[in-house]
Amino acid sequence: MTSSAVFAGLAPRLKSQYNAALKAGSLHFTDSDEVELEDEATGIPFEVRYAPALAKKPTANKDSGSTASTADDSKPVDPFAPPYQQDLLVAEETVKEDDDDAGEGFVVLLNKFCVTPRHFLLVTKDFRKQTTPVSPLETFTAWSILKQLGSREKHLAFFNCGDESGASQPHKHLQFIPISTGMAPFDSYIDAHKPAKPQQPFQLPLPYANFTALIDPPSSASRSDLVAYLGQRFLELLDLMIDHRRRLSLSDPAALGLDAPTRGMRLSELSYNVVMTQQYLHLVPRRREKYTARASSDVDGGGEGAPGRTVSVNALGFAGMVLVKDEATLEVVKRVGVLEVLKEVGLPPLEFSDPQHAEDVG
Ligand code: B4P
Repeated sequence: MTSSAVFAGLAPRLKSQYNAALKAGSLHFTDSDEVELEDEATGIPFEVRYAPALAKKPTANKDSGSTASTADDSKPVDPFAPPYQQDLLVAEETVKEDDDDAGEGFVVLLNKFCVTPRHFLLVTKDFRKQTTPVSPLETFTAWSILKQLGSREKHLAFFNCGDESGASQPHKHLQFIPISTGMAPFDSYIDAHKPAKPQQPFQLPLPYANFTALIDPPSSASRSDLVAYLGQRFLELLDLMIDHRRRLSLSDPAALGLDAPTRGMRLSELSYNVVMTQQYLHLVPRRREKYTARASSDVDGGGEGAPGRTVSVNALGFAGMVLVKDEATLEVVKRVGVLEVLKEVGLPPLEFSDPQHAEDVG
């Protein structure tokens, strides 16, 4: 029978491989200062990472989808395709739902450009598009890794999907970072707003649309039960996002950048972020990738030069962790607050009335 453990022994391998890759110069760790910006209204302890050295990092060309090109510059290079850079390769495994399943190959790679030590990626071995939803087996594999690593140090997984999500690589990958404090910024807020019926997905009272499902599988669940359970939890959030977009496209098409109400949409064209811990899945649909500081409303008195500054937000933003690469942008975020940044890059919520209580949306 298939056991429920995948990528056994990952924690010590991540640690030793990270130290070796850093020493060999195969991996670029960027130092950052962490500024805590607690939101007064919600009490969420947002973290802003200020990493000026990252401003020099080459950015992926969204058309080519890669930070590198082949010698003739005509074909984009997929950094997540084999052969893998051996220093960054931590583990490979074919994960099967059960003994009869052919399974799916996954690779664990260290992030070559990390701001957090031991930031790593779970990559599909065969090319899968980043614009496809996380599959039940992928959700199970990510959750199993979180569970395994969590016995030593809490980790958080995230997924950027779509043009406006902060994603820069088209080859499917989920990312993982350790949470050294043991508490992710949204943990307490989610705990305080969880519904009476834990199986019900819910929306947190926030100024942007968001959907959360708690993860609490029966302890006796087999691997295939877990795959089905986790796949279902993710699908519930995807359903809510699609329904939310459908309703928004009729009531407020401009919020989706549409000129007129429409019923048409392609799943592969939707942008959203997913944050996952061992305890919950949190999905946030996206309107745009960057927040842009405005002159009049955002910058009241002083802040010259700040209008027009942009803050790129990926899934970590919706985990409560925002990255800025220059001081003027850091000042903008301090001034307007992280929630305002997130509100601008998310979609308006449709049901959001009582900020004291989460709304059941299931
Ligand atoms: P994507 O989903 O495509 O995009 P991303 O995480 O937003 O990273 P991006 O590349 O846009 O970098 P950014 O300057 O915004 O993820 C691709 C991942 O693959 C990235 O982690 C990338 O570094 C990694 N990668 C690229 N080429 C690689 C290769 N050859 N081998 C292995 N890995 C490769 O942000 C810079 C970094 O900071 C990113 O890692 C980002 O995830 C991280 N980050 C962002 N916000 C953060 C925060 N608040 N705290 C800590 N880290 C944060």
